[in-house]
Amino acid sequence: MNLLDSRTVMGDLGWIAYPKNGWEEIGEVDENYAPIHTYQVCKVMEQNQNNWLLTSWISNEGASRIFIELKFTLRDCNSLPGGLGTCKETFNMYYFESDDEDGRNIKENQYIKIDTIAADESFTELDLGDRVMKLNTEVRDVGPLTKKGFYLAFQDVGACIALVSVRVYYKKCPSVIRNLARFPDTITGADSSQLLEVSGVCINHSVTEEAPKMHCSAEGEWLVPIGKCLCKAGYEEKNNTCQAPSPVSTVKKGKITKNSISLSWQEPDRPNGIILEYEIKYFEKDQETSYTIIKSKETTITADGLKPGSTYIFQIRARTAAGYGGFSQRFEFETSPLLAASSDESQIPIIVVSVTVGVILLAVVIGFLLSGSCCDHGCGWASSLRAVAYPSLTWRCGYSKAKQDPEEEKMHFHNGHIKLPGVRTYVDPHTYEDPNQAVHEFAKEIEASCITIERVIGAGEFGEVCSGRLKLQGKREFPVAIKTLKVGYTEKQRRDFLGEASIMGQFDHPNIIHLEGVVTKSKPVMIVSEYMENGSLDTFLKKNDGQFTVIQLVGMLRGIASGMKYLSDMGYVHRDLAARNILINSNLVCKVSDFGLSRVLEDDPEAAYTTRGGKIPIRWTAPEAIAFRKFTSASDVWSYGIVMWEVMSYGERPYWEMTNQDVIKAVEEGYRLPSPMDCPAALYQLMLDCWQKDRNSRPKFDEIVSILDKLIRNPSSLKTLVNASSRASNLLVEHSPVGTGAYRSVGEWLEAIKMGRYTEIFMENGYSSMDAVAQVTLEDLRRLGVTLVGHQKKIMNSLQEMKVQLVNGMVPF
Ligand code: ACK
Repeated sequence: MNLLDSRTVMGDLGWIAYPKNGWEEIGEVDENYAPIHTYQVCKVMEQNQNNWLLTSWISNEGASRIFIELKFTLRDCNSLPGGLGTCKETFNMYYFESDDEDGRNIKENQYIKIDTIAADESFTELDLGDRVMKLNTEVRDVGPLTKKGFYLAFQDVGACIALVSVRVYYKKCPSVIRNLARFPDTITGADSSQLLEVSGVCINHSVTEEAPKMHCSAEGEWLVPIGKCLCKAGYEEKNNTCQAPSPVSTVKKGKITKNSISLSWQEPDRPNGIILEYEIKYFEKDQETSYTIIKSKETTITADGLKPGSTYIFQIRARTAAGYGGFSQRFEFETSPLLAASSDESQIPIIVVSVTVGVILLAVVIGFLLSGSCCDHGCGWASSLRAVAYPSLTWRCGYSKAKQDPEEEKMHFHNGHIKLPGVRTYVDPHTYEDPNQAVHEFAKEIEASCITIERVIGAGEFGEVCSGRLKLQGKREFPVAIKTLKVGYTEKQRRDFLGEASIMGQFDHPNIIHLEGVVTKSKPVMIVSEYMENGSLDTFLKKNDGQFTVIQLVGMLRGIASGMKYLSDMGYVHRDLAARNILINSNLVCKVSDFGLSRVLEDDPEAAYTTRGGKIPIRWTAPEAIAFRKFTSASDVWSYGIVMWEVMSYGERPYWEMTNQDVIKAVEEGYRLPSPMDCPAALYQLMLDCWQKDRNSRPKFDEIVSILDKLIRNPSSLKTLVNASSRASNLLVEHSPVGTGAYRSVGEWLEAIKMGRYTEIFMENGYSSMDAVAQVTLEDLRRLGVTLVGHQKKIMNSLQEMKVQLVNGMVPF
């Protein structure tokens, strides 16, 4: 709260300067040409200066500690020709307390000195020529004040100063409601470290459970809330108030068809006001991340656009002027099955359906003819026919407003985000009876003659993976990766192989591997995608251990999170997110890949059979997905946390050589991977957040992206590393390379931190025991030829950790 701001005072400030030829008020304008009061003095050539400038009386408005912010310019004495002898570069600030305006004529020696003020930056003749104004800002505080107000005084003893503005203020903790108690505007205490205890008052319709209190800090922040109020019976807590309707308790189903469910309900037992509208939330059972909200002023609605033979969950809440009440309990209703002879449907829709099917068939036939001729010309896109030929897709993307009640407002949400009609949703290729249709729906057919295969770069589940070049009509040739389907494949293998293309082809994002197209009309059948020069991320990181800056690593993680955000927004759950399934290009851009239809079951060598018969990459998978196959974007977030760990530890194997069974048990018991070495604390915290047992408490991918963006924008936030002692205390069972007890040999220790390559050098140079190793310095490492900074860090950090543990009595050398 400002007590004075000289910049905002329009008329006379009423300040007094003496002697008369000392401080002078100069009319100036600020950068916006608004007039400002500036006081200047520049008696640098004359001896014995003692120029005073007194402010008018300033009320402290009850504050006992006040702050004074000065903005001023000051001339550099060295730049003055011949004035060095008497020139000063400081001035003094004083105050005098008084209850009223009578104290102005006091003697100079009655003023109490606040401080000598010096400039951080002084200006020279040159700056004057360039019209550069080096403005200094200094803040001082004074307290405890005991009277009602005070005067300030500025004493010049021979400097060249322009006092541009004086702002006097105090700090307060602003009025706030916390734990249903209202805390008033509170002026901070007199002492800079004082916490003022403030009592709160319970808000309307609430009662004290335990006396509510908070503490107001000298910085004006509320700290340490204690106690709370509770809403009285019949009232519910909502947005810091208690005046809301009770939940709707009775909901009845009405007419049910294949695609719609009608409901009606009764007003809540305790409306606590006039009900303005109801909010109806519904979603398909077990698909809670995608839900629809209808707002209605009536006590009936019809939810349409539903899937036949599916169970939907409904919840309703009422809104009064005080806000929304709580949601009702969940009500489950099921739509009629697709083939049921429903009495609800008249003959007319059947005729309409028949006609529609006829039109669709016609369109498909035309589609085939057109797409065939198109492919002959080498451009082969079939997707232009998508909307006509596959109307089943249209209902997935939104809903038709045509039948909507004008009193209703309807919104779709996915993963907490509003889903605008027309926003694309991932379509599971399994929903196509003929998988060939799906692949041509989403993937371009490429003629084999456009592809030059150059070399084999790896082995996929269905055949070799090659690098090569693709030359499309009218485009420059460019490098591609080519997955091939081995000869002698079964029909199921062909379907599964092309399933990946049907999925990949639906995505368009810089952090998702881009599909160029497929070759299905000749053999070998191929999937052609963009080429990623550095291959898979885990291998790449292992090869380049310790070689990247933290910002580069965070950049990789940011890319992966952004790709995953896109996938989760599309409603696609990856299920096998791991560094081995991320590809990285020559610009270190990471892209999510591996979208095989059955890969979690068959393809991934990491996948193991669970007791329920599923095959799951245990170390990367969330506990609820392992236990009851609850794969969601939240389980992908868990896997993302593991990928973060893999990246920050340069491709280390999560949980090292623990068995899958031990991993499941340890995670279930609450153990988590310890921080990788040299890992910024903010990143490890994010990993731990991703590994929250409660999947709803894990961050969403959009939150992860924005957290990483903030860290990248503010690299100093990455400087705090997880300290060695807390790393040690976070050890997951006995499998960390550090903290496992004493290492039996130098070789074992170096192997454990993946620096085994230096064992021989250590031994040859006399570092043959852990005792000797404990003395190694950075200088020694350089002398031994450990020149890579990443490796030096790894070794030194490991030694440091062992020393910390030694201090803690944990690991004797
Ligand atoms: O680690 P890598 O070199 O990267 O070995 C595997 C191998 O093929 C089997 O999957 C590599 N690979 C797969 N897709 C691509 C691609 N689009 N660009 C470059 N390499 C790829 C992967």
